[in-house]
Amino acid sequence: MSSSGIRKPAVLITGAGGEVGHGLIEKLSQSDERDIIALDIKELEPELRGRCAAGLVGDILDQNLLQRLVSQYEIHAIFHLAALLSTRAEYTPDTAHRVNVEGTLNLLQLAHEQARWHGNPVKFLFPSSIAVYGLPNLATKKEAARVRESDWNFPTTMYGCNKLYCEHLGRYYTHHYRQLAKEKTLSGVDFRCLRFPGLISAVTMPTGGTSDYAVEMIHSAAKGQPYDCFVAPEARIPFMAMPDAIRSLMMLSAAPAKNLTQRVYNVTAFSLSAADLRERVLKAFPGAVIDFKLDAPRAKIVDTWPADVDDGPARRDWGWKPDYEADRAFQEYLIPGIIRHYRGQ
Ligand code: AKB
Repeated sequence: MSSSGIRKPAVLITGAGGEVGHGLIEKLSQSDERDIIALDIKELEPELRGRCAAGLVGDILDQNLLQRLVSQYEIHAIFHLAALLSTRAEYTPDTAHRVNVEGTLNLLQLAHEQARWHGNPVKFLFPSSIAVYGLPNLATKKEAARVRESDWNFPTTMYGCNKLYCEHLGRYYTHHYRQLAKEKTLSGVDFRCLRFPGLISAVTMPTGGTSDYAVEMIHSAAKGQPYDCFVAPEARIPFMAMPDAIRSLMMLSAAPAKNLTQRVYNVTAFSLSAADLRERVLKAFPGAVIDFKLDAPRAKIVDTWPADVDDGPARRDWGWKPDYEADRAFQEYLIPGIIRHYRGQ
């Protein structure tokens, strides 16, 4: 029971119905005894809703909704997944700023207030992205190879700018909030952030990302639909299978704070070109029709993202290591999972 004995201790997941939220709810419901409060702008799928104590439909910008939420639940951890991804954010940059930044600020403030209420730190898990990087040209991208967290932080998208700024907001709340106040007390926010590569799920499709060509290519082949890949065959970025993404969030959440030498970590699993992806998909679906039809502006965004990232600090501080490198990701997760997924439909 919570400290007050009235409100129930809970874990809040925003963007709960999205590609990451889908897998996270499944994992958390199996391993965390606290109630799961799911918040999304649309209704959760019934199967996911059944795993949550509450499924709220609403906007992270709605302060009234957030206040109603904390009147019922004592929030001890937040997985803040809600965001407008990179392509969608380019079409509505001002909305993206409001959702991605002001929404995050609302939740950081909620985490601080909740920590003050129950007297324990509130873990704030935040998915950032390779979109925070901005390599100026392909020659530099090739030379930079596996970039570290402090390298090339020059995002070229609103989404990347939003994510980079929110990383700094999280660090500020964790270490410097109200630093000039007379009463020197920590905010209670325990911000922890992962810079995800392109995520590939066997059961969900992303909406509005620029790395989506990988998921779209595989799912189109499984559905027997032709696919025109919007980046060049040689376009290369890091990727990760969704089970590894969920596991990395759970590992970072469980890591002792004393082990964290930084608050923002690169994680990755494998780096593939679009041509590599196509070859692997054709091997699994020989009849697939996959062509390249460049969407130059979107392809240019992908070209500013690194070919790979250095995940050494995550491996050192909290034992990160991917389960699914490329071969295993395709052979044991993606292809069998996607076939099962569409066979059921
Ligand atoms: C996107 O494409 O916007 C995301 C990302 C790389 O963060 N999938």
